[in-house]
Order: sequence, then structure tokens, then C-alpha cells
Amino acid sequence: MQAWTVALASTLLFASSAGAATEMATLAVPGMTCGACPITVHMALSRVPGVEKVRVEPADKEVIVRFNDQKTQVGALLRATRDAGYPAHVVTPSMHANGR
Ligand SMILES: [Cu+2]
Repeated sequence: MQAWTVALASTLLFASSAGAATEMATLAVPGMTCGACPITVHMALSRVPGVEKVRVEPADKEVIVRFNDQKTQVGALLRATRDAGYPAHVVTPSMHANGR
């Protein structure tokens, strides 16, 4: 086996042993303007299969979502808030959040 093959194999092994399934995304939801909005947004996101945790920050008009990237994607989260009447966009690119 050549060196690069070993390196590749160990990288793949590391990735799978680390799980690489949980991701975090921060969504900006500018339409959250009153006290009831965060509840609606929270409910919409919680219903998406694969979403593990939703934290709404009403003061920042942001939502932080932890989800299983094998079961759902950021696009589905954005669709869920939009369907609930709250178009959103991603503030930070989703990143791996293992070990947090
Ligand atoms: Cu409202």
C-alpha cells in the first residue's frame, strides 16, 4: 500500500468514527418581530425530521439549529421556516459540531 492510500484510509476511518453527522447552522429570520414569532419558528424547525435542537435568539432574530446531516439539510430548514411564513437565510455556513 502506498503512503497516500494509507493517509486516505485513515482519514476516512477518522471521519466515520467521529460520526460526522451532527451539524450546526445559524439562520437569520428577519421576520421575527413579536413575541409569538419565535414560537412559530421553533415549532416549524422542530418538526423537520433530523433536527435535534433548536435555539431561537429573538433579540438577534436568529435561530441556531443542530441537526443530523444524514437526515436533513440546511435547505430543508430554510424551507420549513419559509413555509411557516418566515423566510430565512444562512448566517454562517453549517459546520461540523462534533464534540460540543
Ligand atoms: Cu410575531
